[in-house]
Amino acid sequence: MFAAALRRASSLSLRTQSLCANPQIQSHRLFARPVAARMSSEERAAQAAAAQADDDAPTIFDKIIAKQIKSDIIYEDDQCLALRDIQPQARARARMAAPVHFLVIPKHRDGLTRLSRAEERHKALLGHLLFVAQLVAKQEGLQPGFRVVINDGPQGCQSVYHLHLHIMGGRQLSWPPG
Ligand code: DGP
Repeated sequence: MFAAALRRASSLSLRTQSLCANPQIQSHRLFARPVAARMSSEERAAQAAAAQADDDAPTIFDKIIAKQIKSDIIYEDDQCLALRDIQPQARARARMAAPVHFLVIPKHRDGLTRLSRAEERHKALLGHLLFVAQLVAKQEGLQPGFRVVINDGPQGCQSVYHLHLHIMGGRQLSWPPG
């Protein structure tokens, strides 16, 4: 009798687990958790950053450009610099961890807090940033391929409001991203 009760309880638990894994059931109000609780720390940081984004406020990248804080700079010219991303491990949770992950950032933000602020006058700089992205990717041994990502705004998971390109590679990347 005890064994039968155990079997019934275990089968119920398995059925509950499979129901919870069903995306249609997950959207049911009984299973729904508050939006904030479902967010990753990167998503929460992006929401907080967007709420505080101020076109004139300096960002951490201004300190890096001014060499006021230490960073691993792997390329620099008069318009931009490339540096290793500080959080490659955190990206593992977002399934974005890559053995090579660097950022290309313009030295003068010039209103480019995010890509969607781009104007005609930024075209040459935007082209230059892409050109440098592939140049440094080759320098980093990413000849087999790499990915360039620009996060824009809260839904794009942007956390630093100074335009930057993420360049990732060094392993087979999957598609689509999350
Ligand atoms: P995004 O979420 O797209 O705005 O990316 C911002 C990136 O900036 C994120 O990948 C981590 C990186 N980052 C933030 N602070 C620092 C820092 O102090 N040094 C370096 N190297 N990277 C940083």
